[in-house]
Amino acid sequence: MNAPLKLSLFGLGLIAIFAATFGAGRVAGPAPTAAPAGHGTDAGHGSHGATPSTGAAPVPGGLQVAQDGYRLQPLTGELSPDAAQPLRFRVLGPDGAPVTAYTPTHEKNLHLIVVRRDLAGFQHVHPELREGGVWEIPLRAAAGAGQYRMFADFQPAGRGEALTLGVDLPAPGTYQPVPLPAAGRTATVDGYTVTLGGELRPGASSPLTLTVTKDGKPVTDLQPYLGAYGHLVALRDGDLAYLHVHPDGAPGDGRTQAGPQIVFHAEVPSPGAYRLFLDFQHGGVVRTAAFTAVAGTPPPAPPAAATPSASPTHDHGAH
Ligand SMILES: [Cu+2]
Repeated sequence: MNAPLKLSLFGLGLIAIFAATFGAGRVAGPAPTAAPAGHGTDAGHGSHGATPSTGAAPVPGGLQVAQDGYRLQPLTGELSPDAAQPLRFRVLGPDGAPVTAYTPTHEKNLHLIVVRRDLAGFQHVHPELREGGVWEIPLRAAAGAGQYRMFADFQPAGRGEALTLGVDLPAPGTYQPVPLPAAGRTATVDGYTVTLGGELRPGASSPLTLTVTKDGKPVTDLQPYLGAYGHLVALRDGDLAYLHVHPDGAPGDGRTQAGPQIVFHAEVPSPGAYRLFLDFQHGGVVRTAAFTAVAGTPPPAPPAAATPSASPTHDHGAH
């Protein structure tokens, strides 16, 4: 581990963070295209929690329930697939106490993403902070019964960067999983058509352009939502890693137009399928368009005749 060399690239602020680190593989330099340290205040949701790591690829955000001494702790045991019920949780800090002070990112102290583990029923919401560091929001398991993943994307006050923690929550009932939708360039929602341009490239930042039309006409009066004309969350198929997606430009910066195109810079760590969720606001309503996109050359498909009787080495192979 060449930590001293790498740390010199970052400066004292990150040294403190690294000193608090207990996750393996995190003491390291950035990937060549990683955003600079301290980007947390203005980066996209997806940037939070992906931390520099040496040699190997960075650990994407959202895969851990605890990181850098912080822990995401649900106070609600399950979600209801039938009706909105209060979902409560808190974030415990390195001292074990609930975190009550946050630095806003994208105009909110905490962004909550909830999605079923088959990537159905995506929701991006903003809970209220109550006494004692308890976050609360009424929420329904939107895709019905099944196992859900909730991600909290936040920046504790005094910390130089945001992070994303994730935890599973069940919605009891009969789980009817849906296959990942096929990769495609267009998505429709409420009469809007959103077209995806650009390619995901493993290990590199690449531009994605999302173009919004309604009734065949470009939408040129998108409304700012949380400081941007669109917010894009990317989740990796297979483990729901929560990924880098940086908006390009902001409303009012003199160069960013209110549609029909919204430009992002996405960075994904590996080849394979991702589900992209675009939140945009028009006519006072926030809508979500979802796409499946494949980065690079996808992994080989499993053998069609694979059966449970296959060799154990296949079940435990490193792939
Ligand atoms: Cu948010």
